[in-house]
Amino acid sequence: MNDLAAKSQEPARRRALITGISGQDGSYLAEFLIQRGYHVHGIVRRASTFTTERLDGIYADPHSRAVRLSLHYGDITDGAGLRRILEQTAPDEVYNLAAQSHVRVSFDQAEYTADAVATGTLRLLEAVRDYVSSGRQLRMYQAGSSEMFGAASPPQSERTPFYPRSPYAVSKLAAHWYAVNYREAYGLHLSNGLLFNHESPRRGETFVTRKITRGLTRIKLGLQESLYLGNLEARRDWGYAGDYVEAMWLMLQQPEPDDYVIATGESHSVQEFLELAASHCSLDWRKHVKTDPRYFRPTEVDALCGDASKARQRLGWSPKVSFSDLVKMMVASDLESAEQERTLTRAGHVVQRGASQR
Ligand code: NDP
Ligand code: GDR
Repeated sequence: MNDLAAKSQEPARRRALITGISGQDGSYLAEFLIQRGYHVHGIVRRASTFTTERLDGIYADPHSRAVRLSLHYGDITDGAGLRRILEQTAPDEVYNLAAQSHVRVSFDQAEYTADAVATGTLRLLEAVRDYVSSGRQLRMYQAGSSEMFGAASPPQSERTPFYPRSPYAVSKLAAHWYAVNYREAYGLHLSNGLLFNHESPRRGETFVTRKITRGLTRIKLGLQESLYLGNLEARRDWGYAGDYVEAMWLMLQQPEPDDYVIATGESHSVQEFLELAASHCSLDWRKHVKTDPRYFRPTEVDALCGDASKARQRLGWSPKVSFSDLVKMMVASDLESAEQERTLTRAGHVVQRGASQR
């Protein structure tokens, strides 16, 4: 039997479309959905270099019968392209994860952040609105953020008033309200996740957790002398990204759409993360960490700690990986990368590194 004939005999798979599939969450979510039998479609931006490294583990040759992942060029700032992809892929579920997601960068690129995060969501909602108006159905997840709570005192729950403190947070808040409005106006099955910080070995290297684990492991192996950081006092509720993508999916399996806080309910300072990571590397962090004012924000979010009781009760969701296991996992992964880098360096190879350490 050839591939096409075999395909035609398979039961129809559920289809998911993920914007931001090349990011940390997109890669975990794609793996999670493929394991559950979905065919996953993902939108990737055209770039001069490969950006799909995080998908290497699940990428298969598009000509193969076993393919469960299809990638499409698109951009959240290009509404016509989004519409075309929606028509081509006819998804049962859409997960909107695409964003300029760096809070500090959003102060430097405020207009672009608003275009991608706020107006980008609106573009996708408009496409979805037209798509379902012809009788077709889909469910949508919108990636909201604990940054929307900003200056509101912890613990933050679905009932906490929002007080955003950055162009990123204001844009996420606009996206959140667009989603609420489209849900009410057009009866869309659309859920907002209010996700607190979640990390992993795949976390972008300029977010503070990964910057710390990567920096300390390289210092440990003699590849770097110092680590430059900003505010060590800020407190965050850090969970594991692999646990959080399950919550996104659970939201779309409910009969009614709703908004949910997803968090561990435990808060730690940046310094506590640093101390624990340094102890795994047997390093005294005070000897290596330096302050650089570039990494402070014009307005900071001091303390986040989520109350996820609604998600626990209604979705049956709870985090599985603890804070200490998360730090251990990230240090172990970066230690392995640093060892590979040292081996190559000792063999006389020049190892390329990103220019920015923001
Ligand atoms: P990442 O920064 O790792 O990934 C962002 C993704 O969005 C990447 O795939 C990126 O593509 C893509 N993207 C950026 N700009 C555009 C654009 N103009 N058009 C299309 N795609 C674009 O973020 P995370 O995976 O950590 O987060 C996923 C989502 O969840 C984001 O919306 C983030 O704001 C939100 N969020 C994240 C939290 C966290 O702690 N991780 C907590 C709460 C919310 P490329 O690879 O090309 O850059
Ligand atoms: P955050 O994550 O802003 O919470 O947004 P980030 O890791 O960037 O910062 C956390 C805290 O660490 C402090 N900090 C530093 N941050 C960075 N990036 N670099 C540094 O050198 C540094 N030194 C101290 C920050 O001031 C801050 O207080 C993340 C993103 O994933 C968002 O997209 C998401 O919405 C929120 O989490 C929830």
